[in-house]
Amino acid sequence: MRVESGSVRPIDAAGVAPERLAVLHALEQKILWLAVWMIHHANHIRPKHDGLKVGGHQASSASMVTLMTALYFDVLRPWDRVAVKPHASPVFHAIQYLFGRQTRDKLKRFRALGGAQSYPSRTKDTDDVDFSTGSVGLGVAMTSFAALVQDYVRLKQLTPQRLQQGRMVALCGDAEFDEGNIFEAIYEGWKHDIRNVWWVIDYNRQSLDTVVSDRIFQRMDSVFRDMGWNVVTMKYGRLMQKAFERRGGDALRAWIDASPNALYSALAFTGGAAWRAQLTADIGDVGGVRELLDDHDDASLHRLMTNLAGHDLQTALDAFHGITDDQPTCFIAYTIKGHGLPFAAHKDNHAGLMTPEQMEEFRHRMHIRDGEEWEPFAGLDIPAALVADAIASAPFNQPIDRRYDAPRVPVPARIAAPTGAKMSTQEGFGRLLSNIAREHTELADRIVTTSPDVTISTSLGSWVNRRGVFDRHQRVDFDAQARIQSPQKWSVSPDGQHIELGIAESNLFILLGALGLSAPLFGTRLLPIGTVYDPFVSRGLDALNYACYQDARFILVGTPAGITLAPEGGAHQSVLTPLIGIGQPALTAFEPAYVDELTEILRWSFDHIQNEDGGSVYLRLSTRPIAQPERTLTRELAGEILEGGYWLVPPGACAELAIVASGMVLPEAIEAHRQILEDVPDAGLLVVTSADRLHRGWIHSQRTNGAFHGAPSYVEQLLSVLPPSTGLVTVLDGHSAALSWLGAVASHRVVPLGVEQFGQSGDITDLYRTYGLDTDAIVGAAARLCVRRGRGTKLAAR
Ligand SMILES: Cc1ncc(C[n+]2csc(CCOP(=O)(O)OP(=O)(O)O)c2C)c(N)n1
Ligand SMILES: [Mg+2]
Repeated sequence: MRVESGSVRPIDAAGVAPERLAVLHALEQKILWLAVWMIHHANHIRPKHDGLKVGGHQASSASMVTLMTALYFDVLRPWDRVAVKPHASPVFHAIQYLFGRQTRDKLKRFRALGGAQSYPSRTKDTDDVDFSTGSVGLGVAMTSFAALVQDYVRLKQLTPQRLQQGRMVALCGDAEFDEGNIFEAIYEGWKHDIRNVWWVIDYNRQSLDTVVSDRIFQRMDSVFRDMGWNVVTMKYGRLMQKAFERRGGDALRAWIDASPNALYSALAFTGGAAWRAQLTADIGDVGGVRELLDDHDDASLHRLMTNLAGHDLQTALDAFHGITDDQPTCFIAYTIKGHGLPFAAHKDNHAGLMTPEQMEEFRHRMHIRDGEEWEPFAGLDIPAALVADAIASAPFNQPIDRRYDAPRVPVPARIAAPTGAKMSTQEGFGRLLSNIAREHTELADRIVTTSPDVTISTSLGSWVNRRGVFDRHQRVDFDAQARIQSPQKWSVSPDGQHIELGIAESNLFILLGALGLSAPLFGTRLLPIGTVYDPFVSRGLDALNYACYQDARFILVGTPAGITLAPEGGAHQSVLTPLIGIGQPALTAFEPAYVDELTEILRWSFDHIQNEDGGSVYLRLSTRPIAQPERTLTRELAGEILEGGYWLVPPGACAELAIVASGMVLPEAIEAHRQILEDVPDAGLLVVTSADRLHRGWIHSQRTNGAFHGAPSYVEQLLSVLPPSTGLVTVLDGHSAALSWLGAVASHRVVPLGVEQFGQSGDITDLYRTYGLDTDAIVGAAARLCVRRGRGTKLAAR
């Protein structure tokens, strides 16, 4: 850390002047200090309410300090976008603090309520996080999809003039590559010929539990190259490179290359004497090695043997600056987890925290005086003005707005619903999009659809025929040339508005996340719609959660859904997705029964995904054609549909029963209601279009004064027309818990019908009978309610 100003040691600089390198080195040390101190402060100094360990990752942070210093203070430009490895969050916050974009107060509250977040968060942190991270692997993949989105808006010339093309950079932990989603993303990225992506891998050969397999990156290297990436291996720092030039250097290099990760780590932890003993035993008889060892004391031998490129600023800068084209590039940077800290390379260091004694020692080493721990320039032997100047002049730190606010896309006040006597919601969705493409071009121009190889079977075909498939390059339509007859006429070009994905639902959700951030990231508002078979929402659930967590805005269509997809069998039938719809934050779920409902909901969704306080939308649809009502939606009914439900048949004053139905089981509910009316003339029929919205409104009201003073929630209003003695039969093609809670709203007894087991193949009639969703099951449930009430109606006698 100590560098005399004016007498900076000359360095064999390839591109960076020695003075600048010295300042960057001072910054590197300052960032290490701040990151480590931030974690220490949270665990050992800040008062705690609960006595629990706060945590934080000093070792993971130390591993990346050099690479992040080089990138943020010299290499990155404001239009570059970065996903930071989750456990390097303290390093990120420290850098932002030096840039003046993070407050000292938030650093002091690292991992506390309202403080700097444990893992970088777009929504909760205030210091300019580009992509949230936390679930390993997802942030990495996000960068390649963001690159695709950047190309999508640039090639269509949608981006504002002032915005420059950036690199999408992932700073990755090496164990992130254990996550399969990364390989799915590499493959998909290759298909789409992505550009301007950098993945910088912190190859410390350690994960959480252990030291990872030997030489795994020889494999990785070829995976990347096969997928069209450039690979830059950053292995040896300059000290090592110099040593290799000496006599005996070749043997030293060969020893390093052949050393098992576990051995290298053990020696890196133990230090100089252990290196000497091991090297003497292994290669001591090779000419020149003894001299090389003798020329180093233990401390300098340790420095030499741990001088990996990922901890060598100059080498890192050279590597990064060496890339000037837009080919996706992977930097494999050798590092040591915990570098510069007492537990460096220790196999158990992931959750390790420095003790107060070790921290005192470290503070001395860093020349930080008591009380100056948070001072940006304390302990530096370089004049503060020089360091301040380097911070102010860092290309990334220029006063350029990095979060854009793109204008809204106007949504028409009315969109005509597709008409037909019988229709499924899925068919209605396809026709609706096609209508929008034809009649509402301003809106349609900003819609981008995507699907993991189920475009046609989720009814997007007609939209794609009209709007084409996106590709960075114009492609020849060989099918058309060969006059192959097909209803699918897909033109493929940069003008296309559908992004066709391979079968990987995780990729779908990460792409939706990237598309849904197009406004803040690329200054262009897009209206993304992704379709997927409803049961396979679960396959990509973590990625869906990830997209929602960073407040990306999109519309997800899960279709077909439920056991209604009867002949397809249990593997293709979704049971629990209605609960995902209720449970997933930042996602509003609807399950319309009729196409006019869907039309209104979709129109609302285009607004909702653009509203500041809005979110994403999930539509659970079906392929079951059902008779459509002959009605014109009044403004009032449209409002009720959006609020979450409406009385299709309002109950009479003394209703003993009400049927509450959601989605494709409505025909059975209507028929059961008709039959019940003979015995229970006041029975009502409530259609639920969004269990999610009803539930959200209800719990909000219960937890706030609304329940006691303000207006009751919408669902309370809906149910207020029922006497307390009314029994409810709830029914949906999905888990019954999605509606059974309605009984708690106004203390009504409930018989919840739904599906709680795996489905099986059959026809709808057989399956509805087997799983208790058919008319008889609904009537039977109603009868049981009447019997329980002790009222011997004719219905109960059935
Ligand atoms: C999907 C997921 N699974 C598990 C974890 C828990 N976890 C956090 S860090 C980590 C290991 C990370 O190792 P690496 O990526 O090599 O980072 P390093 O700490 O070595 O820098 C694990 C398993 C997680 N955050 N996300
Ligand atoms: Mg690691």
